[in-house]
Amino acid sequence: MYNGKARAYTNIALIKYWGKKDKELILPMNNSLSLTLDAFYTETSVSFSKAYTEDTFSLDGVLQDEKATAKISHFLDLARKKAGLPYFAHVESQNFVPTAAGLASSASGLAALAGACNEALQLGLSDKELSQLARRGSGSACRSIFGGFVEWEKGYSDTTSYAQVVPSNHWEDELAMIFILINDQQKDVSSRDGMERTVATSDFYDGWLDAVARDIQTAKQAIANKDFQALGEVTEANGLKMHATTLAATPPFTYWSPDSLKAMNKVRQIRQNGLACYFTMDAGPNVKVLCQKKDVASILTALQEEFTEEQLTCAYAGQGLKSLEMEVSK
Ligand code: 2P0
Repeated sequence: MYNGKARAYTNIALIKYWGKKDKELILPMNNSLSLTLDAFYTETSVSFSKAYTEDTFSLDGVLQDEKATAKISHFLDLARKKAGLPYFAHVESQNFVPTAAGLASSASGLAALAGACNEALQLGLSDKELSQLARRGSGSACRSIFGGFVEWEKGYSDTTSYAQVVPSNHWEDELAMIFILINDQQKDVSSRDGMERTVATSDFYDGWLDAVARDIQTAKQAIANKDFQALGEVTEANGLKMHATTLAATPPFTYWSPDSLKAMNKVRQIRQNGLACYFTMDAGPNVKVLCQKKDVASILTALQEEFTEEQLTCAYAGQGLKSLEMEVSK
């Protein structure tokens, strides 16, 4: 029996990953830049054993179906190949999220699995190699290997595409991100399908690629200067540009719901009233608000004029991948 366990925190992109140039290797079309957060994380344990006759995957105590298990199996194959070990595995993941509001993240999940495999199979991977491996499970997972501000260098091959820390002199410790949880009944377009459709069909995609290269530089300069307004402005603008590409896809789609718009308007209004805060959105209706720690209480009070307390969760900068002791061993 080969056992390993790890914890990884989720990350939210300030400059988004949107589009792949290689689906199998998960090489992205553009660099992205994120903030790792403390409020949402995944703990995953893995056991490889000669006695197992198939891979099994349990999430939050529930054994997963064939489709979800196949994605994990595909990832396990990469780890097995690295180790030269042919055994099947059992994977157990626990997502730690404050509410059941659809925030389960493939970023923290696959980063934790990469860490657990590294432990179990004693692969001895460096952080850079862990980032490359996590990327093969889910693109954004390569950023969750690290804490604080992280940039994913798009690279051009398996070994040149990985994330690394953006030097910040601990500035992230002064920042916060408030999640506005918005439930809607709309049918989802997964981020995987959404980005593929956008790359293939959106008339705005070339414009996105031009813009994102500039936005990355602006964001890194803002971090170097600890310039919150500059970082907030480029975060909000970049998110809007990503979402604009979906409207020009065929068939067109959007992740926005009426309440997402309500949240975005509220953030603008709070800002006009003198509190610095900026929104971003990912492949779903929830709105995330980048702000400074010192303003969190006032911004939460203002958001409560439109949203319930249960809909609001505050996160701060989180750490990178952590190995954990495994209790069970046979
Ligand atoms: C991001 N997203 O940068 C962007 C912004 C969603 C919108 O990374 O296909 O789950 O597994 O590589 O990493 C979500 O995409 O996609 C994502 P795959 P992933 O955070």
